[in-house]
Amino acid sequence: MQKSKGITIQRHIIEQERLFPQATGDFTGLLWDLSIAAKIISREVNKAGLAEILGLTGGVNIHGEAVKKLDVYANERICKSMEHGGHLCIMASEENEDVVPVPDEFPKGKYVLMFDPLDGSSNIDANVSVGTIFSIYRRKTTGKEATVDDCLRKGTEQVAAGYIVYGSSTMMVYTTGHGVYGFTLDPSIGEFLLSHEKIKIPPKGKIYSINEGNTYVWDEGTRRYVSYLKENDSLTGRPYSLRYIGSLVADFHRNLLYGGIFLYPADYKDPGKPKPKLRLLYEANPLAFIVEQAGGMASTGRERIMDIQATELHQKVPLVIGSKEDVLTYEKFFSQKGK
Ligand code: AHM
Ligand code: MG
Repeated sequence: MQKSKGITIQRHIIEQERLFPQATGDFTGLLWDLSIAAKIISREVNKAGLAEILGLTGGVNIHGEAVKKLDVYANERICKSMEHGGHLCIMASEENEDVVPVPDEFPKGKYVLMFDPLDGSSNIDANVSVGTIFSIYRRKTTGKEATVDDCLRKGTEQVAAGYIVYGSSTMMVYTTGHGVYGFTLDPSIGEFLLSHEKIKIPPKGKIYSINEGNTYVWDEGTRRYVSYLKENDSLTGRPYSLRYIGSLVADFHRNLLYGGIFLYPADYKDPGKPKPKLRLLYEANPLAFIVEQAGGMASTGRERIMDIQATELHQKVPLVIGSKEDVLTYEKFFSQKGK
């Protein structure tokens, strides 16, 4: 990682594009539009603490207008910022039950955008970091209009993925399959500046992140794995540290930089019907693409996340993601469950 040399995200995207002489600039425009939506959402998230005073969200503002909750706002902001550029043919969002078509008045492009507009938004009132997650594919159907089939894909087909974390500073992290780059928003000039170049996750971490309140609904393998993390590690001579924010982007971002493992296993209350919580298309796949590009792994415990063929827009999967050695060890424990 290097300190910023004042390289803006726009310059970085253009330079990346130049590596591909056949590129049309479409993709560059798409990422650029997304970064602008991110800045606008960041501004609104930063005002969240003023909601009570100014009536910014969920109530009526000083002009007597109804003001939207931040997750609804973020969803609409991204749709509005992305629909007119001519880069996209269809979108899907965690906030919408069905696909979001590009309105007829706008030209259609060759890309598909899927996103979680404001993940962890239940944390906002306590000033905890939240994030936007996105995933981009090339269109695959050939008919006049793009369809849901353009969204039901395998993570391995992603052409780009990223997230924005609205934390003590706002950062945008993305990959196009050529490494992972992080940009920090400089509020004084309103630009994302390159701050983290070619991010690599340590091969093994010292942190685990899981909602331990769910211990009694986990499978046996996960229970034994988490107990194992509390024993003294052979390398460090001390147990792993538990760090759980309860906001996926923030937990993932910390583990990406420091090393470690994040787990959201399925709920086995009904052992015949395990219930995962996180979404394949909006949460697991984009973070899996990033972590793999950074040298880490993302698994359900049984299979690679990015190999799963999506069959439903809001499909949920168990997610175990982070440092490679940690995820591999988890997979061993998981495969021995019940023993
Ligand atoms: P959301 O998409 O409704 O915000 O839910 C996803 C969030 C993640 O950010 C976080 O990792 C997880 O839910 C926390 O769940 P829990 O409160 O069950 O630990
Ligand atoms: Mg979410």
